[in-house]
Amino acid sequence: MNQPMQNRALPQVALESTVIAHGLPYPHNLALAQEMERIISAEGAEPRTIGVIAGELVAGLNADQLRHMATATGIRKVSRRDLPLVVAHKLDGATTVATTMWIAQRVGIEVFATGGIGGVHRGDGADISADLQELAQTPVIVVCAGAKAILNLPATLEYLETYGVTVVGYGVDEFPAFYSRTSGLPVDVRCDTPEEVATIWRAKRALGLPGGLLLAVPVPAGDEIPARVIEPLIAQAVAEAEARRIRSAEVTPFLLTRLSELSGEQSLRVNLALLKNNASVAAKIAVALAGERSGVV
Ligand code: PSU
Ligand code: MN
Repeated sequence: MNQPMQNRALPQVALESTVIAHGLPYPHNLALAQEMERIISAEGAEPRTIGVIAGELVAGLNADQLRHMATATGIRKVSRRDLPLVVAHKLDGATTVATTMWIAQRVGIEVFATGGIGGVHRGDGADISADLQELAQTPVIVVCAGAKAILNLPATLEYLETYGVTVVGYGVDEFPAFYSRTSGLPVDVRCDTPEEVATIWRAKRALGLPGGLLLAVPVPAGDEIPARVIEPLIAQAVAEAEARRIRSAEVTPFLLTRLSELSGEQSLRVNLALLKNNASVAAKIAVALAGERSGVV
């Protein structure tokens, strides 16, 4: 594995590359990727954006590789099943939540900031993101703004419960719905500080329980789109995806792009705002965990 020189003294935060290559349009994607790294550095942690370059797993894309992810066409979206293929064929690949978690734990990173995890889809209930299985297996704290509201949220939370994934609300009692702060669905526990999250993570480790933890952070209040505004647009985008027989890995990018068009880029602005906020929270969690290990906190 290609591991660039890192400052091992700093707490580490993983970032994914699918959101750069497939989740956001250029040039917003590149600016956002760079900004998330800056935010994490400013909190005293080290950003490690993860991806696959010419078949090499890279935990810490350099500036050129980040630009490549944001601009090149034909970068494959790599979920767990795709990893052997891109490595064997020496391809470039953008890692999803699932593969970013997997690579992060291989290099010892415990905290990962993203936008929204994949989940159980609304239209096709058999379309269940590999992100959920990864959360069940791989020991990483995933900081997100909930599951994307384009999904079936109750079914997604049921799935997480079945597979033993603890869902923590950061400063909230309800699971956030990505574009909106509320969903009407409860989280398992509320934490108001990074230290509280670190304490739960430490307990999980001490128990020897496998899998990750989902830290759900609502989009900042000033940035949210109320559910009543976004909901009809989501329903329309999902109906269009079904009518056009969009399938499998194409579904999420299609819905995100369509939603941005339908909302006059309002959904894009929310997406950018919550990603930056999640980077900040993730860095604080990483710092709290590192302090706890060295006995500072
Ligand atoms: N969140 C976003 N934009 C994205 C994604 C998440 O705001 O593009 C990506 C993540 O990489 C996530 C993936 O893992 O979508 C889920 O895809 P699927 O539903 O096909 O598993
Ligand atoms: Mn899917």
